[in-house]
This record gives sequence, structure tokens and C-alpha cells, in this order.
Amino acid sequence: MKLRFSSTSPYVRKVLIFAMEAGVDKRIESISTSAWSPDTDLPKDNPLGKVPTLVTNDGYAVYDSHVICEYLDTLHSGKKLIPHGEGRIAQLKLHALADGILDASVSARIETAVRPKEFQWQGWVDRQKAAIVRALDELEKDCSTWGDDFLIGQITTAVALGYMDFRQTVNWREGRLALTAWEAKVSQRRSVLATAPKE
Ligand SMILES: N[C@@H](CCC(=O)N[C@@H](CS)C(=O)NCC(=O)O)C(=O)O
Repeated sequence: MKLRFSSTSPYVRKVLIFAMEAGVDKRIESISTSAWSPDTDLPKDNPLGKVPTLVTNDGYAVYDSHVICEYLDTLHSGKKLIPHGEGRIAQLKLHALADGILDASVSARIETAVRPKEFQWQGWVDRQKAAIVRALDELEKDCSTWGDDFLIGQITTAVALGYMDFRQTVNWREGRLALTAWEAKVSQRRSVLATAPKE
């Protein structure tokens, strides 16, 4: 199968880490795709024109990082990284929280780094940053209960923290000792090291 990807997209990184943790990464060929290029043919696989988009060997396109992860989790017989029974809602809720940080971070970045200066709206950026800070405070309270779990929620949390470091948007470590210690631990995983964002 082929993964249409960009090396800076945090949603792509989520899928790549997930694939490695699930042991299915060798079955994926990564195809570099510039979603923002006016000539991109990405919409033929994903009408939304976004990466990641996964195209199976049968030519079936799967999109949205969460849905791709759900699909990848069906391809192996090991421990599911998106639990089916007990713990499913807690994992999906943690995923939603971390994914919300990503959405807010990407939105704030587009407002400041992409939108022409005369159209920028500082109130929007401030609103996204306030949501990020509240979500980080929730993660700080929650992370001591995670133990050694590295499931979709923790994977997306690691990606969100890495994205804030990469784009230098929010100093998330300040005042968050537990989250800092958790990130230092998971940042040594092979899947996390191998997928560090690159410009
Ligand atoms: N909810 C989507 C978000 C994907 C997304 O926003 N990807 C960005 C790259 S970080 C993109 O392709 N943007 C192009 C666009 O919005 O036109 C997912 O989880 O896959």
C-alpha cells in the first residue's frame, strides 16, 4: 500500500509511528506529496486534498489519520493500539485531546506563517493558543495514569508535543514536569526517533 505523505505533517507522523508500533510499516511505501501545490493530483485519492492519504493495494483510498490508524490496526494480530472493549473511549478521548492540540497548532500556524499579514487575525491565534494550554494542563494531570501504554492517544500526544517543538509554537514544558518526564521517555522509542519532522 502507498501512503501519500509530507515529512512535516504531524498527522502523517501519527500514522507512521502507529504503523511502526503495530509492526505493519514494512508494508507501506511512502510517496511524497505536496498537498499545497496547485498541480497536485492528491484530490484524485482524497477529495479533501489532505495528507495523510493511504491507498491500499486494491486502489482503495483511506483518509483522515484516525481512520488510517483504525485500518492499520486491522492488519495485525498483536495487541490493538485502538482498544475495542475496555479502555476504548478513554483512548479515543485522549486521541481527540491531542489531535485537538494539533488542529489548533496547525490553524494558528496557518494564520501567522501562511496568511498575508494584512488578513491575519490575532484574536484567532490567541483562541487557539488558549485551547492548547488548557489541553496541555489536562495532559499534565492525566499522564501519570498511562503507565507504559503507547496506544493511539499517547502516540498522538507525542506527535503534538513534537510538533510544538518543531514549530516552536508553545513552550509546553514550562510548569509541566510530569508531561516533560513522560515525553523524555517516549522520545527514545524507535518509532518516535525514526519519524522526527524534517523541513
Ligand atoms: N484531520 C486530518 C487533517 C489532515 C491535514 O490537515 N493535513 C494537512 C497537512 S498537516 C494538509 O494536508 N493540509 C492541506 C490542506 O488543508 O489543504 C487528518 O487527521 O488526517
